[in-house]
Amino acid sequence: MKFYDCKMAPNPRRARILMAEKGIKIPMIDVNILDGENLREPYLAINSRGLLPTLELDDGTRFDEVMAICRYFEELYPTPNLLGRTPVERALVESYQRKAEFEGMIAGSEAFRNKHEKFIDRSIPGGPKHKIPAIPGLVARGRQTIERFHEWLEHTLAKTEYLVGDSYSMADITAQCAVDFHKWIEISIPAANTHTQRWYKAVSARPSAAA
Ligand SMILES: N[C@@H](CCC(=O)N[C@@H](CS)C(=O)NCC(=O)O)C(=O)O
Repeated sequence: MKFYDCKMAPNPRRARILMAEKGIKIPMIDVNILDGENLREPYLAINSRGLLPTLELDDGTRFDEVMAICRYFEELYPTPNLLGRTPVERALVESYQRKAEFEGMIAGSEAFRNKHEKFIDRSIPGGPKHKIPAIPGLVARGRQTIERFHEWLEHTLAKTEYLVGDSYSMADITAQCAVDFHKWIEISIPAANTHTQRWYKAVSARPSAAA
């Protein structure tokens, strides 16, 4: 297997953390998004949308999307469980993971890409043929959505140690990657959000956080 990665980007990191938690070691090929290496050959022959990450299996099958890659690894390497052990846990991980993805990761991307000079005609990730110009108004919308994300994190973490009960899961991974990504746009956990601060300290102390 091979993992097409971009060390600096937040979405590939979600999969790298899950791999680190499970002790999965496979070759990693770094593709530089900032320089647009993902929007040219030879990477377009690997992923025609120019997106990262992509997983390539030994038989040549390839797929992208972090959650597809993580589900595949969870089935191959079920321990430690990161996607939920019971029907209820699986539903909660899915629900919370999606909130962290939409209101944390995607809102961060909206606030970052619509402002950064390198993404002036790349406001949506990938898409080599369709240049989508930045819309400056989306920066404020992204930042407002992140405020909502923090309200939800604090509310949830006031009741449980991790997002889903007492065990670390994919929901935490996506949320922690979003919080770290927000540093790029100078947004941090509000000082009053003590439950989120406690959680962030714990997830960041895990060896997988270095992935
Ligand atoms: N929904 C995709 C999102 C992937 C994505 O947006 N990846 C970013 C890196 S964080 C990317 O490929 N960016 C390419 C670009 O900016 O051109 C997933 O979950 O894998």
